[in-house]
Amino acid sequence: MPKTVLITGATAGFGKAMAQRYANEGWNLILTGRRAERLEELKTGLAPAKVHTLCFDVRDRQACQQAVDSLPAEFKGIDVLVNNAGLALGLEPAQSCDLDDWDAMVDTNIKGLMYMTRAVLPSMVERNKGHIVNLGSVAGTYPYPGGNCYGGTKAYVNHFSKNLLADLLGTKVRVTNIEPGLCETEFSVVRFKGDKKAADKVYEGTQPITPEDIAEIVYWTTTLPPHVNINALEVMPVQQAFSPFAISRDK
Ligand code: NDP
Ligand code: 8X3
Repeated sequence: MPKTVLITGATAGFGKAMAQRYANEGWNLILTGRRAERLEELKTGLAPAKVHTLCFDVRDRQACQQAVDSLPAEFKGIDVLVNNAGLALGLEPAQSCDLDDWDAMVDTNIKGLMYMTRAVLPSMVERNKGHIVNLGSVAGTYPYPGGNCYGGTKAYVNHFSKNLLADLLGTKVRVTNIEPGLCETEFSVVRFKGDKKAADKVYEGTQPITPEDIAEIVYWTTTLPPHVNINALEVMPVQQAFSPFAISRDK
């Protein structure tokens, strides 16, 4: 019987690459995001994989629950939930940042992840199997100028993941926090609010991690023998040491 993975934020970056990775292995896919046309494109592109798409904003608590409740019978038994949807907005110091950006990061990276977890977890516990993979970040461990709220949200993801493990002790449900460093996706274009030049500069002269690298790692953590749990996994390009400001660039 094919397994089922639900990936939030599958319309770009890591989520899209993960969708392809799981599809290659014959998994059924539940893919979410806010951009309906991208979800449709994905569904077509991933054929013949069985794909169910859900277009909603993870900041909307009711929409998260409704999305999970609305799943057709063949997609209901979720084996893996990847809480991937997330973003950074801005790189200004705390004293002059835009508070709306902070709200959006907290609502997406923290609250959206909480809502999805809470909606999916009861069925995993009831079936005594399942795996929740959260997308944290090295920013949750290593501070950097302008990381402020983004780093804070990812520190939350780290600690929430470990606390989930504490609650789930005695069940076979697994929890993993993946903590990537510099990866080239739409992440920086979003952070710099559409300024592609500023975004490209982040990756200039260096070889960042690719979305496919992360997809491979996530897939691996979820296909290890069921008695093994990767609690957390930090991954950076060889040309990075901790923060996005500690990057070695080719001359
Ligand atoms: P992308 O910007 O390429 O993709 C982000 C995805 O999240 C998109 O599919 C987007 O879909 C979705 N998303 C964002 N906000 C919402 C929302 N409110 N509701 C639903 N979906 C949403 O970024 P990445 O792939 O790089 O990022 C994925 C995760 O990895 C994030 O949590 C990020 O913080 C984390 N990360 C990224 C790193 C990097 O350097 N790239 C490093 C470390 C961690 P749509 O716009 O269609 O809603
Ligand atoms: C994104 C990685 O180091 O740019 O989570 O904050 S970093």
